[in-house]
Amino acid sequence: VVGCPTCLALVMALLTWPKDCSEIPSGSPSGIYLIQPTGLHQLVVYCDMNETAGGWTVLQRNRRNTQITWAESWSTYKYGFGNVEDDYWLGTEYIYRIAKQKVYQVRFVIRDSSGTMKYADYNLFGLEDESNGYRLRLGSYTGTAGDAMAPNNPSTVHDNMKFSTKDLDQDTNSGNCASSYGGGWWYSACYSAQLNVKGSIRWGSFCSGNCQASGWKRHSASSAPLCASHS
Ligand SMILES: [Ca+2]
Repeated sequence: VVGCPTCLALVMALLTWPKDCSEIPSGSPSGIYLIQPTGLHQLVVYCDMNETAGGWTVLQRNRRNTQITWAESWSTYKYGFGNVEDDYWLGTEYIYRIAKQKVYQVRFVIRDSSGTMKYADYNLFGLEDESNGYRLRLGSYTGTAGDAMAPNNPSTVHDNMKFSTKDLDQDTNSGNCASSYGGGWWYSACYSAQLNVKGSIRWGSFCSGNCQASGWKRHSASSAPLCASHS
């Protein structure tokens, strides 16, 4: 390799894992991949490669009849749980670490009980670090499912809220939304959307209690980043 800069570059490229699913070569099949976000160990993720604009990093998936309860602790949410081939939460810390690498968009894709699929895109997506409660920062909404993450209601908004779990109440309610409703989420007091819950997934007025969700994220070179939820 010495004396061969091109060879060295090739070797380094082969030794470097993609930082997110958008760095998986286009045309690759959807499925399980190893990524390595900056400064982090390798992570097993599900990449949805169906989008022509690049791969989506699936952050969360929750089908209605999920095997997991979602009523987990802060540390369990922090490092993730479930099965990337099935229902899962990638991990709040890992979502934060991925999202700080680039500019990302997010897409939440929601399927109601009749199978109708709608989506909500936010043209920016990021979390603050753990010391700031993994506070959610979303850009502006476009989509068909409705803006359930940033409704004009301080009691049910999620954008700009900290993440809360049953053992770490960082919501704006006098009680504990995560204890009352079961799953970790960016609660205010309490929610318009809640995708991390067993059996009663809700997205605004589009569906309540009988829908499915999963979360994807991708980087888009042409615009801002994407994170999304899909079923
Ligand atoms: Ca509270």
